Amino acid sequence: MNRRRRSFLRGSSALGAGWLAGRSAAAQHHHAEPRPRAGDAGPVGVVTPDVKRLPWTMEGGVKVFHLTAEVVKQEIMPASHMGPAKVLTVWGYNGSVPGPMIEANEGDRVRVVLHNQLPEPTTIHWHGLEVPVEMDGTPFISQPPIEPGGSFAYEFTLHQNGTFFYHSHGAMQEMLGMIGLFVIHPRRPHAPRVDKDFGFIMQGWAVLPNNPVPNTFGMEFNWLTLNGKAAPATTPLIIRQGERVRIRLVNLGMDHHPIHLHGHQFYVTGTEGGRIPEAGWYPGNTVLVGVAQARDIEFEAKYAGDWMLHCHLPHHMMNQMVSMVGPMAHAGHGLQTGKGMEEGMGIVRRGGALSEELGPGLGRGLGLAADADRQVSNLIGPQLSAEQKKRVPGYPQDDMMMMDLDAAVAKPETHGLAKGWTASMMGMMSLVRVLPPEKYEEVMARVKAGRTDKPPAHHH
Ligand SMILES: [Cu+2]
Repeated sequence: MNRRRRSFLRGSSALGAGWLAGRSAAAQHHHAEPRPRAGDAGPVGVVTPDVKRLPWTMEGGVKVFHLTAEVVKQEIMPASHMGPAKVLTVWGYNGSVPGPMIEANEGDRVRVVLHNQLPEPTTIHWHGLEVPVEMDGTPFISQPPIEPGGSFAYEFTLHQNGTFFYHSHGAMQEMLGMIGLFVIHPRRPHAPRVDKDFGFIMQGWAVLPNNPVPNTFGMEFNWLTLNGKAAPATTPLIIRQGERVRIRLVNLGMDHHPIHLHGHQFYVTGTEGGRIPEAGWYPGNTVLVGVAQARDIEFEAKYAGDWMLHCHLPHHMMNQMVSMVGPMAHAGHGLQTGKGMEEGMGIVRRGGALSEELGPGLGRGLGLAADADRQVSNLIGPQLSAEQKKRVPGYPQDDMMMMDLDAAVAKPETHGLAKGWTASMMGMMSLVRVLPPEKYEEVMARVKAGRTDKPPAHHH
């Protein structure tokens, strides 16, 4: 069943690609431009793991792109022995959430035609771009809303460079996923040149049990994604040791994300306003990417290893978070703690969420102890007996979070990772794989060939 579901998804994304190809076969030739070319003076193409680049056609000196706003089935986690695939029903562009990356060059004249296939009006705002006000995409203010079935051509000249993004200018449409990267390369590449250039969009989702549509009003974000995938389903970045790397980070949601890189120090070299002059770069290994902000970081990948790149908010380092966190205590008296996921996400059947009865249980008050033992499902492990474990206040915490999903998420980019690596990968995370030359060549050859050796599925 899971397999069938996955092939259905694959089929539907292939349909999306076919639609684009049918629309403009010539676009495929431009699809990969600009691309990485060692020793060439051109820019290195931006790689957005798990998200496509939007093709374009040249029409009378204008680069023409097409975006279709539509309902998207986004698989944020594949099926595994732990359960079926996690597929969100969200809103995006061209079959993708986030939408495909638009990549262009400073000086380009671009036309982006938006086709509205949603059941309500929408527009696109070009975040950070200096465009004529009638192209600004604010409904009613700069343009009439684009009605369902309608389309609108946005056209402007790009005189900036840097990491920008496009998004719907309806708040709740943004919360359903309507955003995409818009990268503009400078006329001459910035110095020092980078060898690899990556882009990520961060999103948070409040997903109620048995409901694939995120609760756009909820503040309990239990699924966190990078480019539409929750770790370990995120595709690792493959880097040759010694390369200079840029990573572009964009955040649009209800939370800020402190993004942390292991093993290396980086400089923050750009914001949503463009390049920071070199004298203004500042070092770090964690960069706070606030809502509606972009941050570019750059570093020399000096140290070989599989290094984590992740949001450091602890709740953003988990999947299906609300139902997983343990009760605060198992015994004693006082107000109940550890309410269920539904209550935690706003489904309160009696009383207010801040009431004396419910507040503490929802983490909104001072519940000091639970009034009764609570049954938990995973009282296993070699060190302590089940009874001993139950007497440890706070248990369980991470025990039930660790899951081996190696087989489910295996792809060419994961070749050679330590067995069980997926147990440490959850939420807004990816891996920066800095590989010595031979290993780099081997993994890249597999990526080119699309070759995956599936490790055997791990069963408990
Ligand atoms: Cu975060």
